[in-house]
Amino acid sequence: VEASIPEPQRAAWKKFQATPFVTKEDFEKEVVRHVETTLARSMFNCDETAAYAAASLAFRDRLITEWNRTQQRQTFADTKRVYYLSLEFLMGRAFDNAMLNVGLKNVAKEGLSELGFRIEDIISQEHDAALGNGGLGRLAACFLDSMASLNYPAWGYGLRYRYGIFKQEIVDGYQVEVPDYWLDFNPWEFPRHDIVVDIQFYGGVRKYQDEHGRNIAKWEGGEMVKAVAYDVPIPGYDTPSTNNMRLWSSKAASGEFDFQKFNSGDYESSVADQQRAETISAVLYPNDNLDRGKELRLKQQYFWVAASLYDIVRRFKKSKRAWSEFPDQVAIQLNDTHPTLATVELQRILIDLEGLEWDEAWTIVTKTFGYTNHTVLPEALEKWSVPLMQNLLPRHLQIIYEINMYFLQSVERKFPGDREMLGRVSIIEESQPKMVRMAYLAIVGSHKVNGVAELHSDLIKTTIFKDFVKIFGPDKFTNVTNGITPRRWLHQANPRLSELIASKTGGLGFLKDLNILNELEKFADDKEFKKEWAEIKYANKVRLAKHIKTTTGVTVNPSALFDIQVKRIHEYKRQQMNIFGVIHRYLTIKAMTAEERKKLAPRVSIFGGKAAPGYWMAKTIIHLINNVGAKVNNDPDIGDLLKVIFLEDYNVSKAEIITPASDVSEHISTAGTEASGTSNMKFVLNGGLIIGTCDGANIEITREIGENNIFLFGNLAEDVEDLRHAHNYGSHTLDPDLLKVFETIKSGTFGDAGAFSALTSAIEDHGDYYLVSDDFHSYIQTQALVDEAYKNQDEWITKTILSVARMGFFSSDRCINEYAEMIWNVEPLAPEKGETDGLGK
Ligand code: RUG
Repeated sequence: VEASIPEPQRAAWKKFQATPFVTKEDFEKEVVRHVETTLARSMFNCDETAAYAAASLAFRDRLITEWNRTQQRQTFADTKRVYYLSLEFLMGRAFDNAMLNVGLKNVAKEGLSELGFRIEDIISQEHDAALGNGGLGRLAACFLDSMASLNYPAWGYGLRYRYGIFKQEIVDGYQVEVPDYWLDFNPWEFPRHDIVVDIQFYGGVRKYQDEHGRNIAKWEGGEMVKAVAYDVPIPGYDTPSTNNMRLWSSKAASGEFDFQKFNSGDYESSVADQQRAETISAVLYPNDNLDRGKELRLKQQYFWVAASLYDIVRRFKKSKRAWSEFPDQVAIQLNDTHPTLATVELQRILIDLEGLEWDEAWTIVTKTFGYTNHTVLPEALEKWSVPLMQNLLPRHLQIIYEINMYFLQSVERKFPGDREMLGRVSIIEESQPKMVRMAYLAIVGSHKVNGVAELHSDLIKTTIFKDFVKIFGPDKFTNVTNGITPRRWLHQANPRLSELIASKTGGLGFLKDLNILNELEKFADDKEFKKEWAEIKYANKVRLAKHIKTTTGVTVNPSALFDIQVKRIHEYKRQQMNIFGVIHRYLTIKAMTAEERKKLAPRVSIFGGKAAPGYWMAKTIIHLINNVGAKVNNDPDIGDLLKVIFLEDYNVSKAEIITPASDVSEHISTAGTEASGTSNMKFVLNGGLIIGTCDGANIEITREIGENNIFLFGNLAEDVEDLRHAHNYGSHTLDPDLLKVFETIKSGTFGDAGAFSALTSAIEDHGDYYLVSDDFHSYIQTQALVDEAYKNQDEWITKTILSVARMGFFSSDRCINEYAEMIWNVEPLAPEKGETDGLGK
């Protein structure tokens, strides 16, 4: 490629090529240049917002230079790439992460200080990029960080929502949703107005034979929308590799607006087309673990996968390879079933547009895709109504029927005469209306299916996908236990702990090989080390206490035991059990003598998390937590012994303050319901212990850190079905302590009792599906063990050090290496030795 450019021009380009800053002086120069030119301001009116903008732009310029080099390197090497398709990327803030990953935070800190700013104030100017609901979206963000840090040639593909997850406000104890307009100023994205893809919807299919007698299906008519690419650079840690996250934004295909309508006075409908098109990428659906089957959501899914596949296929076609080599060049991972239409779209491209035979095309499709399942909850398993799909994507529905036909034929061959099996595994559910079962389609269209923790991967094989294991054999199903990036969740969120660990393990190497944390074991009884360790935890608690004071007005004592449950509010995650436990504690304290009270460790129960706007039960839980807080926090008889806090608007940047401050965090889902959980890993990595059920990754955490270092309680997954059955068909005696809690709620102690009747009657009258009563006693007892254990601070600290030392397994780098080896078959492409990253490395 280079040879096609004449030497003198090449020399000129090389001479003037962008050179990323390295020194403090060059950084300051860049900041001032952006303030004075890009932002048209000066030192006289450069506030913190402007300083954030300019400093971010300086880093963005730096990243984009490396981004370009990385893309060139990958194109020249022509190796296999991974494409991670996720409808959610919960990135949080980018500035601090960029500074740390490129290793120039100190340079920026000093530079900003010379220009009159404190780096913490500048970092806090940034609005979170909140294009996700919870664990699934944050996992995708951690994976992007790991893929870049490990030098994998990988792209993320998603949607550029104008509104991310809503902002949560608490008004009179109730959740109120406020739109999150986050794109006002976003220095981290590059609009690519030259990368535009036409996306078709609706219309019909014309079938005919061409002049060679071949059957042709042509998707015609309907409406067109444009997908415009926006690129976000993803810097790797301690490597020049900078990957790409490409987000698609929708735009009307037909120019700005209809001038004819406009001129004839029909102002409103003159912009209607444009608005309708832009609606597609306007808003993130705010449901976590819930499928609602709305047409606009299906539109979003197709819009995104069609644009992404067009892009991927275009890139492949440039290499002029044979189609059969497509799976050698391309691995596509489906993050949940949301992008499953991509399998159908690739088949359509290959047979309708590229003229391949069905079988040849389908082999390519199945070799290309891998599918990650994140849930067994029936309400979260996606299904699309056949009539809806018929209308929106008529050709795709035909292809799905054909995929299903061939699949069922193969099942019939393997299990002749088993009609029930055919009905069970059919991609089309014979209901009214008929439904497309997206998980089944994803399994049939992929070569590997993985769950996200061992228990979960076992459960999918023995429950929801049992028949498919018989059909495809067990090797198609595997496990990749989730992980988290230690860069954000240790180094960035807990800089002092990171520093202390570095000082004992020979530097920051543990951020790239988290197993190095093992070296901390030898300090678990080191007095001096333990003192520093405890001081850091205390400082992190002071930081959270300040945040609590400014956001809620409540003063909490940083020496109290901080007990934290932050995650989406969901009945299966059982925040209701936690708050019932808090009420039980309140009643117990009230009944205690002064002597007994003296022995009790003061506790601060901290909650945070959003409820889906239409999830009434979850909103009721938030309401109860706030009302309990209002009562308990103002009860002079209780004082510091118990405080109850609900932190508004839990998001990634708040998690960075909350996570390092826990003594105990709660991961208490009904066994068998939480696929993995990832905040459990974050809390332990930051020196907190956990109280949890035998569910999701809690089980592997226990195996790694040792059962003496975790507070486990409750029934096991294998017993859940029988217990539920007994609730409904046998006698169901509720836990007496829980009944006392219910009496207190019903007496109006926490405000209008009627407001909370749904919560109590779910347990008393409706079968207690989530086994709150069954687990309550063991929960309360285990909380008492926590109280006891916390009194012995010396032992407690040892436990936390040993736990951190044994958390190496939970790095998302380990996950990505497993995906790369087991599922994607891709190799890292490290920059060559001597290749500059601007740091001269
Ligand atoms: O609920 C699961 C978590 O247990 C898991 O840790 C996370 C990442 O794998 O995904 C969450 N999840 C599952 N979010 N949405 C779903 C179902 O669509």
